[in-house]
Amino acid sequence: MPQNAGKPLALVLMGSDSDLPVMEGCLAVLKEFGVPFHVEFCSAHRTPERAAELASGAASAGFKVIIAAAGAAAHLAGVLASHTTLPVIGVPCPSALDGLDSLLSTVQMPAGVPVATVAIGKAGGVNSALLAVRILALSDDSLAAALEGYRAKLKEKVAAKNEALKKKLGL
Ligand code: RP5
Repeated sequence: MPQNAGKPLALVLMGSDSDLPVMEGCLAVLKEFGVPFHVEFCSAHRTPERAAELASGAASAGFKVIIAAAGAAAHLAGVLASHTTLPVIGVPCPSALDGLDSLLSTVQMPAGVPVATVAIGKAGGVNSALLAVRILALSDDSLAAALEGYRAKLKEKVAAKNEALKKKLGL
């Protein structure tokens, strides 16, 4: 568990409830690592004032990292990054164009305003949380140890799949 007396460390924003299926994996990973978070639907286009308010107040509220998921003309992560110096992780969500528009809208930031962009869709949702945990683990030994445990489990899963494959093929 991170040592912060339960204060939210990660601010997780989604452009719409239609992004939730992608972000369920993100929220599950944050819970798994015991990272306290605040989550909210907030759109760069539909609620621009709230987006600016959340991002500009995030550092003073004690947040250490922001995760922003959006699809299509996915400007949320970039807009948030323009209002804060906290690290912002962008998750491109699937869209009518399979998320390629979301990916390009999120990743193609102008020099000076970075957004760490993960993969389109559910893998990106999970990785956004893992990247946030890696950032928090820089100053939290218990999270760093938990990440080592997570990595070990990934290896065990692959080993189990290899055993199952051998069994299936009778090798
Ligand atoms: C984006 O537009 C949202 O992030 C969502 O991915 C997409 C569509 O939103 P809805 O019309 O489903 O609310 O701003």
